[in-house]
Amino acid sequence: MSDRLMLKVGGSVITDKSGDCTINHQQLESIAVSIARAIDGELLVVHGAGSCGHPEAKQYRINEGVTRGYAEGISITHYAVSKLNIAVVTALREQGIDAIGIHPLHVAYANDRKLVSFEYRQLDQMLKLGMVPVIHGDVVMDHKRGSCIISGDQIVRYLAPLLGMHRVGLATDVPGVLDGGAVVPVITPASVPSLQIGSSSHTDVTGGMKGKINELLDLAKAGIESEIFHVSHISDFLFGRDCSGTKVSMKG
Ligand code: IP8
Repeated sequence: MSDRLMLKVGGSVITDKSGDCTINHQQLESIAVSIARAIDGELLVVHGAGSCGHPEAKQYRINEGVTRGYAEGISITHYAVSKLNIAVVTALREQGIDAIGIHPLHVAYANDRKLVSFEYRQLDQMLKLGMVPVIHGDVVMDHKRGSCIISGDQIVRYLAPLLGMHRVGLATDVPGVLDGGAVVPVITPASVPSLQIGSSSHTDVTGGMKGKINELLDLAKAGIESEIFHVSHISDFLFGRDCSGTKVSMKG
């Protein structure tokens, strides 16, 4: 691995989504070991919230907007996902990786649930220094709604072009995008309307697999192909090998 890579790890991979902020430390350790063995060039990690943030975001209806007097859900949700971020950073650092947590609430701004700014110059410098920034889906302040939830997938879509990522991979708890039980090898803007994509039974305020695909199609339109694969293929992604997953691309 010698390129500049972005790896998104789904919240359902590193937490038990049926529990209340139940962090899967064993999975985190195994991911950190895979990364430590493969790391060579520059790597930025993004992770989702799973059961550390989605239940809180739902309970306080953050995505419906926040008004004065009803803002406590912002800090409660941010605290929940920050706990998970600390666990991810700790697992990576225990394997000798110079990981550092970056919180979107501090550096990003949204309008009507869409990111309109994200300070990325410090991320660029960190990557050049061999550090591994670890960013997460978060609650951020929103011009129209007061506040909103920004998914890790939206962060991937926003930052990957700005940081000139060479490859983008998304590790999930499924082998790829499933249609009728089989992995769809490639998704393009033309093929997506004919797909039957299931939805998750767990609390997910940011749109699950459908939300992910929409962000990745936008990323493909911006010139960056991505791949969704099972978490067991993280090493393959980092080494540039086949991940047997779903590529999201402009062409099939
Ligand atoms: O798990 C959601 O991020 P995602 C972030 O990537 C929060 O959708 C705080 C619910």
